Amino acid sequence: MEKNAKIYVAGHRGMVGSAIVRHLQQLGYSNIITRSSKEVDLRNQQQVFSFFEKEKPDYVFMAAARVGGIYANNTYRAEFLYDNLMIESNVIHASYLNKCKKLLFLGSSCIYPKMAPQPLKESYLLTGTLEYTNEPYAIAKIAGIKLCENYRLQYGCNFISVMPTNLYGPNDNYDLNKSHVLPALLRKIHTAKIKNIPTVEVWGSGTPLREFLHVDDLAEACLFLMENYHEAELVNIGTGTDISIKDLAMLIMKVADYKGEIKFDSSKPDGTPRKLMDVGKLKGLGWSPKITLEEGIKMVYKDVERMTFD
Ligand code: GFB
Repeated sequence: MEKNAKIYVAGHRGMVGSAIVRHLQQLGYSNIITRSSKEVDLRNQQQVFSFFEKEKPDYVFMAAARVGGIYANNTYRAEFLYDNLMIESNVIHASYLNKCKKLLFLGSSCIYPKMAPQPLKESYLLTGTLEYTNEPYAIAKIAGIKLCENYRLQYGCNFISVMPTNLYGPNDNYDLNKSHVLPALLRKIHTAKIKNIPTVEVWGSGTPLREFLHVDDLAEACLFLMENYHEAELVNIGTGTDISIKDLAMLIMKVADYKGEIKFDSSKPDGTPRKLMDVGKLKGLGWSPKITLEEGIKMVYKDVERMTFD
């Protein structure tokens, strides 16, 4: 990417999009374009097509999506399916029509079958049944991958797909009904600490295993792949190591210096038992993450300490 190339970051107000914008700015990219959802509703084909026709971006980072944790995915099922299908269809088709040089589409590790062997290799896509709590989101993301793959095959578009593992970092969502586990536990544990509450509630059994990547590492990986990867097959982005939800809670308790007890709420779902990425392909291309989970949690906890929660 030339430093003055016109780069559109879709979803720049979200955790991922904002990290990509920060990283582009740090590297001296000077022509980054963004639009809020009020300015361009990406679910609206007319608005997306007019915007692309006017701006004609050279590069597109497709980080706009309706996202959320296990409860939001399982509750707003229709919205997760419809919104994501519309957003990605509109942006990918408009990128093709306006001869965008390259597009990077962001998916998620939940696209892999629930019971796939671990670690998850890129080749396991569409080899089994999905986890039901996030099936609508996963189906939409699989459609996005297939749009990129088939626009490449039929039209020769240089569109690539990357699959990040569970992410955390600045601009995360701390709304307990919509958030992912890491920000939710940071909020709950911090609140319990400052209010002297003796227990903290952790959903499910605590046994599911998850892999966590700091969003600044993800942004760096996305730029690396935008520059260095030009093939149809998706690429996993993760750390290659995972941790149980119980141990994650204990790590956050250590960082927050909270001495209370964990109480498991078995009425809440566990979701997929394990979701560990095989990151051999990305490593082979020459990229590895830099921020360890403990360092990342310490960084994010500093922000949480400055937040006010009800
Ligand atoms: O992060 P999370 O919501 O999503 O939950 P998934 C991960 C695990 O943490 C589940 C448990 O076993 C939850 O039951 N957990 C424990 C909690 N306490 C909490 C809590 O207070 N809040 C939350 N949210 N979880 C999502 C998918 O799955 O992962 C999305 O739904 C997406 O589609 C995303 O792929 C990356 O890892 O289960």
